[in-house]
Amino acid sequence: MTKQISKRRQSEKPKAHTGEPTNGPITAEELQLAVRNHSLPLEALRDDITPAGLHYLLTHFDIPHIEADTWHLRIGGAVQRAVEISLRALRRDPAISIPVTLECAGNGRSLLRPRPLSQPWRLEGVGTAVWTGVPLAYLLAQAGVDEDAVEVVFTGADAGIQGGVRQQYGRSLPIKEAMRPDVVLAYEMNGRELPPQHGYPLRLVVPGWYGMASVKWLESIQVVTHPFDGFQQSVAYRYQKNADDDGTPVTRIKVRSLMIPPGIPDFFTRSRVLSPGPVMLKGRAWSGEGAVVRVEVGIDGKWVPAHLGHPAGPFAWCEWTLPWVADRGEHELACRATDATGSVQPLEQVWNYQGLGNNVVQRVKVNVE
Ligand SMILES: Nc1nc2c(c(=O)[nH]1)N[C@H]1C(S)=C(S)[C@@H](COP(=O)(O)O)O[C@H]1N2
Ligand SMILES: [Mo]
Repeated sequence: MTKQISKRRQSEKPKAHTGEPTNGPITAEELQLAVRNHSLPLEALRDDITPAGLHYLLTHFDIPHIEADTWHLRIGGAVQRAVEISLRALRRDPAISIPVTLECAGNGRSLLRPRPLSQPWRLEGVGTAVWTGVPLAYLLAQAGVDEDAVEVVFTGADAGIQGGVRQQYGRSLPIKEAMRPDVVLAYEMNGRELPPQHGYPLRLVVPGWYGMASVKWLESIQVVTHPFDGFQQSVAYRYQKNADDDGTPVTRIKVRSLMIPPGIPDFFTRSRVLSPGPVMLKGRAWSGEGAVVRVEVGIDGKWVPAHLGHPAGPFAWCEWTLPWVADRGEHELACRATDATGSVQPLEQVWNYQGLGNNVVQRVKVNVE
């Protein structure tokens, strides 16, 4: 079970990250995380639905090996009827398929100064897949949630140590979120059984929330009558000013857009080279807080509205396009999205200690020659 964090003195309080944020070069530990956890190649923004192998990946510990034949999901805690369900039984329950854009809350971290020490994402910790499985609310209704329940705790089979705390990866959702009809216990990604790295045999998918909520390799679901205080809830994934700040929890995905860098890349620097003439600038935009209502493309500092396509679903990114006639010379392209709540991507990011929720605009330098 997850080791619970008891009330400790401030000085003993575990930290989400090991080491203070730095302005120094990328460390060997960051490189080690980066090669385990890959991002979306930006050219894959062309697809409505990301092929599984191009979807970003984030795994805190090791990918557990799970035998689906003997695996069971346990549902218990503050419920009328605790249950244990096999994968075969789950596959007989009513299923839904839903396209969902998932983004890691740490996306954009390595662009912050100073740089928080963790997975050093640039901009590409994102992807959109179609997830198929049983709505969580359906199973919770069968189990019968007690009236005094406040949260549902999800525990994965993967174990490790973070911030000096031994744990199994665990997260909770408030009852209200857990009862949403689109929160799904998924056994398929893009129409095939889950790949090992994406949570085989079963994972949670919480549309609209940053990726940390979508617990992979699900083992147990516990309904609880007190807020969950596991490490990934009460220490990690909080917007903090500094290591001692309790901070506020990270929940929904902030509005963001990305562009497919036009032209061709230089192998080593990845700087872009483009021929003069018409070019269609393209990208994707998404938000977990409401539909994307506007994308503007910045061309050498001047903002022009782009055309918005239709997303594959309410929690999936939408395509944007803007024709541009490239003339010779150096140019800086940028894109910024606005969602239905009026939130717009910032031009400068406000820093936070764990480097979370960075939705600063992307800038792409191109050399037209
Ligand atoms: N069991 C478990 N679930 C997990 C994680 C993990 O390390 N262990 N990582 C979380 C984080 S931080 C993210 S961003 C998403 C990534 O999902 P993906 O690897 O399928 O893209 O999974 C989440 N679920
Ligand atoms: Mo994440």
